[in-house]
Amino acid sequence: MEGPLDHQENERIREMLETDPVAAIKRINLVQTDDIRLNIAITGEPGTGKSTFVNGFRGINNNDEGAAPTGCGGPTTSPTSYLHPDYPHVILWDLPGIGSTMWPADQYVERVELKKFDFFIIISANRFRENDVKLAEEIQKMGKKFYFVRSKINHNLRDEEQSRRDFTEEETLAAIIEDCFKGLQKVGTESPQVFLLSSPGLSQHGLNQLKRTFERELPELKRKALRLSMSDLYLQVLDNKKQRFQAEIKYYSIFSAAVPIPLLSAFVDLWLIYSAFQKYVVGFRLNARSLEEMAAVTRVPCEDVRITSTLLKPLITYAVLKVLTQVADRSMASVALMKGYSFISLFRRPVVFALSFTTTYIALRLTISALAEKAHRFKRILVLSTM
Ligand SMILES: Nc1nc2c(ncn2[C@@H]2O[C@H](COP(=O)(O)OP(=O)(O)OP(=O)(O)O)[C@@H](O)[C@H]2O)c(=O)[nH]1
Ligand SMILES: [Mg+2]
Repeated sequence: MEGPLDHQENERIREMLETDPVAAIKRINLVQTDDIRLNIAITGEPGTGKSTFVNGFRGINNNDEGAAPTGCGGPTTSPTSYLHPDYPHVILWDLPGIGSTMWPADQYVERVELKKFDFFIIISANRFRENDVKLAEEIQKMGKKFYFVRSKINHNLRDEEQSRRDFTEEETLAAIIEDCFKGLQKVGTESPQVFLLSSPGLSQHGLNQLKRTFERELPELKRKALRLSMSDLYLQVLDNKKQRFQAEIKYYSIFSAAVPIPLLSAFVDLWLIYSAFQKYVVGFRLNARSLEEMAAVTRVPCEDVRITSTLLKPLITYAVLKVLTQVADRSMASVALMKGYSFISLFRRPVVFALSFTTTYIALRLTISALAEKAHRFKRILVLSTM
């Protein structure tokens, strides 16, 4: 499944995020809403009318050519995509039902790759069910939005009419809406959007209402999809950078451990670790100049991304450990000289090398992790600045 941008544009922005995040933000802001792809998942329990909804939403009947298969003859067995004829780049994904034998509820989220979709329509029939709760929670966890559709309302109305003497349509519909709202509020949905639908042909009222809401919200839904996708892309870029920097640590560590002259070694170490630190700060775009540029373009303050003294902790610990290693080394050398223990000289060098290597390695690794975590906060800036 393709994301909100076509592959070429996505790669171009990925490169820019790597080399010049400010330029990347400017480019993201220039993307036209019509060019943003929106992948909508139609999900819910088996047989609730998901495929029927896909057809109705696309303005066709279940038995028209090109319609999604429905009913007993056509349970949906794998996610299937349909383009919407009226909205460019809107793709409806007819998903299999959650909790069927082929798609057990506990495996559903991973197997249908729910996280890949931008927006969701949960179709539920008859009652607000445990699987509806599960879906709503998963979608909210991802910071995404959904509409809740109660289908087969005509069945409920018919059943109620047959079983209650004081039946009124208004009261039954109000009770159904109430049930949906209660269920959604329990899972913490802010301003739930609920639509009541009957089989196409019987009542188009709910479907038309849903379409109007969707049309009004479509530009923002697309922008949101783009923002989330771009901030995920940025995290990938950061993680790649982090891995590249971490792969280089061993070379710094070997070099630092290999310089045997005491004073020179301390000097080389400090210079080495400082230049590595500077390289990572610039690499993660956390230097003062990059931050100022970013703040100027995005108009989002970058205060929480600034380098603070806590980031220097691993380096200070490093310096102390290095001094201790050298003191230990000198002491061993003196003991060996005074007592004539020549065997000490045999293992002194390898021990000092190993200690020195390990301290440099750990200090640089901790520093890279701390800087990468700081840089992760850019994700928030990226999201805010592309609103
Ligand atoms: N009365 C009534 N029947 C409906 C409604 N929506 C769907 N149906 C019928 O319910 C049956 C199942 O509909 P589908 O659209 O195939 O349901 P689905 O959720 O896609 O089913 P799976 O793919 O098996 O999970 C079909 O016979 C539809 O005609 C509705 O709102 N009212
Ligand atoms: Mg289906």
